[in-house]
Amino acid sequence: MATQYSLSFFSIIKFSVVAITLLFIGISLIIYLHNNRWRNQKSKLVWTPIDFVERRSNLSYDEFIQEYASVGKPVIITDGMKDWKALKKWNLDFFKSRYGSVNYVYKEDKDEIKGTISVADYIDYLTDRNTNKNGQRLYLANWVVSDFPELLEDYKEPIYFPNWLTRLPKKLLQKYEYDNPEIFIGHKDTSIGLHEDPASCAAWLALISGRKKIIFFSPEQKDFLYKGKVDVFNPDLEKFPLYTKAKPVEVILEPGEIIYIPPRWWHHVKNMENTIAMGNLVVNDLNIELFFQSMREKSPIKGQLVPLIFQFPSLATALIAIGVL
Ligand SMILES: O=C(O)CCC(=O)C(=O)O
Ligand SMILES: [Fe+2]
Repeated sequence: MATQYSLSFFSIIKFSVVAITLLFIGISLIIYLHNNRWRNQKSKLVWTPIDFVERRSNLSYDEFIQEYASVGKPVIITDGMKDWKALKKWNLDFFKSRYGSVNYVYKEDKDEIKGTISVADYIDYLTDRNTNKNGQRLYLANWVVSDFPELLEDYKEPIYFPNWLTRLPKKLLQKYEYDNPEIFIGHKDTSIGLHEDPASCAAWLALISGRKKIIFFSPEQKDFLYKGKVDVFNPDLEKFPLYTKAKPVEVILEPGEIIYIPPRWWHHVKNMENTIAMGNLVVNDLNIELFFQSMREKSPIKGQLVPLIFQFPSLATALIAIGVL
């Protein structure tokens, strides 16, 4: 009896080992084949050096792809917001009266969260000259639009930026801070500092009111920028001598305009006045492989899983639940 029991016990163990091995091989094969599919996508890093940022209107989708996105070149679209209700509706009174009691995180001149503030208090701070005696500059960046679904009615995603991030579950986007678009309400002179957008995402930034100054650097100038530590508005050349080799391109974004930021372009955006803006990160066939590559550099295991998640988004929920993601 005892022998029979131990035999079947060992058979179960053996069966489990075989099953787990087969499952492992199966999953690895799926991941391999799936990743191979993406490798055929056209998404090498390309960029075009520029002396200035062009402004275009009546731009067709094909023209945008040919002249800008596929050659990695920024552009300002001057009529990209013409059907947006937000352009007239989103002002400080609107945000204060509708969302005054909502608490949000604020940043102070860098991309570091410094605390939370209610929207009403922030707008009072923004509009009251006396609150800035001590030179403090608070930035209400990263207000996630889809947290308030009614706001989604006030703008139209521009035709130029099909976005595969929208396929992913909100929970995953939230966890990795890709939950976009975001609203930025900024005091004059605030900024989140020099950076490239995360994981080789492209981005667009739409300005509703105020003006922003943007300083751009193409991707190959990365080594002159000291991981974003150099203040490009007032560079310390003794501390950052390689910055002398950089070729910054400056542009001022006006209300009603949308700027396209290609993957891996470094940028420092400064609010020249109090501003209201909206920005979004973009992943699509032009940069998906760069996106996966950036993910793999951050975490080899997660980097292998991300392509699968784009194909089977509901997998993400299960993987978060078991702590793999
Ligand atoms: O408007 C801004 O402050 C900058 C937005 C930006 O570059 C970003 O969120 O990545
Ligand atoms: Fe950015």
